[in-house]
Amino acid sequence: MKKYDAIIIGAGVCGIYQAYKLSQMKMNFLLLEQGSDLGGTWFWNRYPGCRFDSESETYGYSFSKELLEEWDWKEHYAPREETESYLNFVASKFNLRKFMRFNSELSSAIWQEKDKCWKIRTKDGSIFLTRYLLTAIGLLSCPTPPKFKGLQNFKGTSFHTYNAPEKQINYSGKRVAVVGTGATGVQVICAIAKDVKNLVIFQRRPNWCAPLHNSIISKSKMANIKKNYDAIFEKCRNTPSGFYHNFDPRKTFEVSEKKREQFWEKLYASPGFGIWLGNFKDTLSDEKANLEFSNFVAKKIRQRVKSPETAELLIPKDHGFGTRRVPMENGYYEVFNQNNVQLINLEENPIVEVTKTGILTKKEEYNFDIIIYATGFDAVTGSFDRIEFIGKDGVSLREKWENGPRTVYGLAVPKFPNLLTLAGPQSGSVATNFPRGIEEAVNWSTDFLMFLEKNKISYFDAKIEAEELWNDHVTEMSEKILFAKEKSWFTGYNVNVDKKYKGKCLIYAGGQIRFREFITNEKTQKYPSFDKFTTDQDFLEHSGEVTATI
Ligand code: NA7
Repeated sequence: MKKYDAIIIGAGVCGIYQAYKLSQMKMNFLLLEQGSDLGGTWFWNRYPGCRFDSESETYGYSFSKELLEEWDWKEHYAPREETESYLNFVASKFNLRKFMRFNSELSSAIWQEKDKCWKIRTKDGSIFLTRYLLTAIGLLSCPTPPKFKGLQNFKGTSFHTYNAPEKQINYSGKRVAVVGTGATGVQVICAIAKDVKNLVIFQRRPNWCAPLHNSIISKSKMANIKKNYDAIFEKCRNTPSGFYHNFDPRKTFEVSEKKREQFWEKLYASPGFGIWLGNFKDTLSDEKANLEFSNFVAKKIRQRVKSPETAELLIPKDHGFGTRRVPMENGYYEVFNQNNVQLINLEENPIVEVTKTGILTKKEEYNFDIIIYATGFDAVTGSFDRIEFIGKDGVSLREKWENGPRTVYGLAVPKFPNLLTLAGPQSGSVATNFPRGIEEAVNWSTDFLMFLEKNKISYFDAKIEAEELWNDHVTEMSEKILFAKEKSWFTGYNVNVDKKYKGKCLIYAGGQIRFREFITNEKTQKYPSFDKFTTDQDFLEHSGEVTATI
């Protein structure tokens, strides 16, 4: 059985950066990845139209000037393939592949009290021991295909978007169904609607979508971006979400109706999340303000969709704009003006079963060549739940989190010694422009590991009082925003996990600036939220090359 100083789980954006940091620390570590290659989200989601909604230059890692200089982004909102190539480029440049073991899905991680280490078991039966365990398992990596009757009977091609086939499908001339109209379904629909013979969209509840306004990055624009990287990252550091966008300091009704309309027209015509995260500051916290803006977007939808009945079906009536994740689109509403596209309202005409040839609803049967399930994820905690984490005194993480996650900064859990949940539930890192947030978490965890090693501390355990404090704070922050009240993956509401819906956020809603203050303070005060223990153990000889990062 091989023993490591550290094991990272997951070779996505977060795990790759943590691997870089541990390699700099000269740790003897291993990265276990369930996929057959690296990339995480950008490896798995091979569905048509997949891309991020972050400005590309804000999505790259900021830690290496050389890397920033060498990489050219091609689109302002890069497609999946570009981001996957980027992550491969990073792994090659820093020689990180040698630490990675692919096709290694974890089945369990069990704390060994006697030896003060974790025993890791993978599904292929391999066993590893490690002093530190770092999870980088993603917040949207546990897909939830629907549980329709007859799902397996369909003879054509069908898949959940997360598990889309590696080989690209030719959609041209095909009869296609898309079930689900969240951010993923909207991307798929925009990407294939023009090519397919016909497209039937099965919508349970509509979402408020907004135009992405993607475009190509010219050579001169990229050169300019490279000159400005310091300012770009500084700007992202100083917004609550880690994007460029920041809320307008004015409240909605402080501004005249005419000026409001002008401001919103400008946001609607601007690229990216500005419409969501750069709106008036009370848009996501005040119901009246939110309704006013929702009415503006509803007007836009009515303008863009020719059939008034279809437009009404596409306008959400059960939640306000931005209180669920805003899908970003490229001609989404115009798709419904095409003759080859049909919208099925599942509220009124539910799916009865999947048949050999298609989908049978209460009213009609539809035949398809391809069915795409864009039905979302068991978000944030789902990827933890499928691994059996057993901590001190036999405590099971799955059972501990049954009524919602409880953590210290979303980074550690009492009774789970030497476990760091990078990008875990309740963490500030997961509610941001992801790479910006995870750099913060990884820098913090690396500094913490260096502190432990330097002070010859064999293991740490987060304090239960610290968990209480953090949980109260997470709840307090959730109560200030409207999206904590909505049924979406932010609150853990999902087809397979209704029990998780408690009307509170799975993610930290206080923003990355406040989150950074908490964890920086923790570091400055030498980690008071953790009990620290020493036993006879070998510690790393540090070269001193790695310096503190926060
Ligand atoms: P989402 O945003 O959770 O959307 C899932 C969609 O699938 C949503 O429209 C659901 O309707 C629908 N859904 C789920 N289960 C069913 C069943 N059984 N029948 C019909 N429709 C169903 O997931 P996405 O993958 O789109 O996006 C997740 C994140 O990935 C996104 O926020 C980005 O950050 C990237 P509902 O609204 O629940 O009625």
